Order: sequence, then structure tokens, then C-alpha cells
Amino acid sequence: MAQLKLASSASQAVVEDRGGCRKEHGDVLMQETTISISSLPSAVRAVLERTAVLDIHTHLFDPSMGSMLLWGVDEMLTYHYLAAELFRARPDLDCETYWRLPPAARADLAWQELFVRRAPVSEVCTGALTVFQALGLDPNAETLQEARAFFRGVRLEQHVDRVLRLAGVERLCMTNDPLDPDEQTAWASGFPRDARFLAAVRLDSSLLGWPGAVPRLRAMGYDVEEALSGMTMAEIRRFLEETCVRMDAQYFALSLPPEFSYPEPQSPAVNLLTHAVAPVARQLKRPVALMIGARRGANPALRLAGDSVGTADLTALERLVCDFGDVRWLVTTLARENTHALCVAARKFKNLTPFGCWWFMNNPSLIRETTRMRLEMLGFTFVAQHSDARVLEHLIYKWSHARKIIAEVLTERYAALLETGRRVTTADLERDARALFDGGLVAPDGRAE
Ligand code: RAT
Ligand code: ZN
Repeated sequence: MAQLKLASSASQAVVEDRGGCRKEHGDVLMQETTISISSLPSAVRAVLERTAVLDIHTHLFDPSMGSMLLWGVDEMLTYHYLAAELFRARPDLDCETYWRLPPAARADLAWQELFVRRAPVSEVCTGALTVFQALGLDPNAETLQEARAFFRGVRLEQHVDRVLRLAGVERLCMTNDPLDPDEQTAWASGFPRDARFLAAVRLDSSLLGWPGAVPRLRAMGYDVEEALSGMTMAEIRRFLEETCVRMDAQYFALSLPPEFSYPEPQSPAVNLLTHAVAPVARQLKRPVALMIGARRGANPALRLAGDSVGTADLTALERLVCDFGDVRWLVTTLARENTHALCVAARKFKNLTPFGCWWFMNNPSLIRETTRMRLEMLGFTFVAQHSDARVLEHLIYKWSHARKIIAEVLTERYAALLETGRRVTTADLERDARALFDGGLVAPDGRAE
């Protein structure tokens, strides 16, 4: 049996049994090889490490949008996931006192309380240290002085390249709120687009809490009224279409509370979703991403960190995607309890693609459980993960942690195949990894829709 090495710097996996088929990857000769059970873990890991990601949900912005793109150590340590943990570590800390502190003081406090005085074992704490490690910063530092000096020395353009490279992210989707004043200024004045930063139209502020958005939509020139008359609906469709075209957006997105129900004639949000968003998505051939289960403002004093979770009834989702069978729905759920029902729903409706492990689901134990369940029930017809990065450097840890767990779970599934006598080749691994990491936006011709 011929022995050869996979042509990846990350991989030292010894693979066996030449499949005989050769293909060129740049100037590296690759062999389509059958993987042995002993080399499976390292082969899977290596393939996932070199598979580029399209990260379909982040809160990052095109570097040309200036201060909207958050980066650096103070932003990392004031991340709302960490703020929630700081308030637990320091129950005596008054929320308002914390929010009044300048960002650097908030970051120092988080570092001292969560990283110096305690072992930073939570996912978000360990994540910050994964970033430190990747950037060559000291995870045992007593203060943030060295880290701040490092970030003062970086040039943003090169830093963005470096972070995306370290994270293995080729492209990512922003979260673009068309009613946000800063976004409006940026899109109105125009900016040189970075092709790696794709747009996604986020509709929470436009559709949820209707008629709250009416004055802002009117100020933008859309002739809408509080009552959802035919004319108002037509104007909303014009708003959606023009926004999507202006931003060259990949999809429309909306987060929904756990009480989301459909049909629900009394709900303005559901009427807007079905009479405006779905028709425009169909016409423009754009998916609609639904993020279900966020209970906003459960503890308002915690601001962004104060949102919580609730379990939704996904029969409503099934009815929706059944009625709108010609619209593609990308769906993620926040409650662990909804993971299984989402897999079942996806088995029933081919226009429904589950995506990512959202927010409170983005923990190793839950990524493992969710990904395992999805592979078992859906094969490769789901989007394995999105980062939800709010700070540029988050990409590094969210993707390195997720890749590691997805590799472990994939290894289990391929091992089960090997036990049946079915061969698994490097070509299998590469094709499957691409399917898991393509963001669900890839059209049959290979372009993002
Ligand atoms: O994960 C988060 O940062 C949350 O605060 C939310 O942004 C959530 O991901 C969302 O997009 O609503
Ligand atoms: Zn998000």
C-alpha cells in the first residue's frame, strides 16, 4: 500500500491506499486518497483547518466604515458576553457605575476580575486567551499594557488581513441595519467596498415593534403609515428592494422572540414578514435568515448583555416555510430545546437550512451536541457555524474553537462509515468541509448569490 502525505502544512496525517486519481491544487500535487482509521482524526482536522469559511453572521463592518468596525483589546474585554460574567464575579458592582466607566477602565476591570484573580475557564474568557496566543500576546500578563501597546502598533488594513488569515475566514457577512444613523451616513456617502465584507440587511429595527419605525422610514422618503394598508406594504417592499440593491446584500435577517407564531394576522411583524420580506426575497432571489428565541431586555440594566432565551414552538416555522416554499429560509435557534425540532423541520422542507450555533449555543458542549445531531439527521445540508463576532479578533477564537469541535464530531461520523467498509477519501473530506463552511449562500455556479 502506498504511503503518502496530505499536501497541507497543517497536516502530517499519514494516509494509505492510493485512489489513483490526481488533481492539481496550485503547484501542489494532491492525491485522492483513502483515509485509514488511524489517520482519520488528523486528516479531518487538517482539511477543516484549510477550508476557507464564509461566515454568514457577524457584527463586523467593512474597514472603510471607520469606527463601526470594532477591534483591539479594549473592545474584546468589554464584549457583552464578558460583561455578563463580570457582573457575576463582582455582585457588588453596580451596573450603572460600570457603564459610566471609560472603555479602558471597563476592560481593566474585566481583566483583573476574570483573568487575573480567577482561572478564566469560561468559553468567552478562554476565547480571549486564544486570541492573545494567536497574536503573540502574554495570556499571563498582570495588566493590559503590553496588549494595548501591540494594538497601538498595528495598521488596521494589515491587521484585518492577518486576523482573517488566522481565522481561516475568506468572506463574512456584516449585520446592516438600514435605520441605523451611522449606517445611513456610510451608505449615503458611499465607500470603497472590501469584497470580503458582504452585506446582510437586518430588519429588527424596521419590522419589530411596528409602528415604531414609521417616522424613520418616512424620513427616508417611504410613504408609510401605521396601518399596514396595501400602499404601506408596497412602500415597505420598495424600501427592502432598494436597500438590498444599494448594499448588494446577500440576505435579509430578522430575529424573533420565542412567542413567534404563524399564521398570526394580528401581528404586524408577521404581516410584514409575509407580505413584504418574503415576496421581495423571492423576487431578488435572496434567502431570509430567521434567528428565533431571543428574549430581549430580560435584565435591561445589563444592556446588550441583558437579553435572554426562550423556547419557541417550531410548528409555526414549519407552517411558514411550507407556505413560502419558493423562498429559502436560513434558520438558527437560541434555545437548546429547539435544536432537535429544527433538524426535523429541515428534513421536511428543503427550502429550510439550519445555520450555526447562535450566541448561548456557541459553547463547545452545545456545538458538539448540535453538530452531531445535524450530521446524523441532515448529512451536510446545514451551515455548521457562524461567528457572531462583534470585535474583529473574535473571528480567531470563534472559528478555531468551532473548527476543533466540528472536526471531532465529523471524525466520529466518518469512523462509522469506515466501519461499514465504505471508503473515505480526501476528496470526500474536502467536498464535505466546503459544504459545511460555505455559509449557505453559494449558488450552484459557485458564486455567493
Ligand atoms: O451574539 C450576540 O452578540 C447577540 O447580542 C446578538 O447580537 C445576536 O447575535 C443578534 O444578532 O441578535
Ligand atoms: Zn448576532
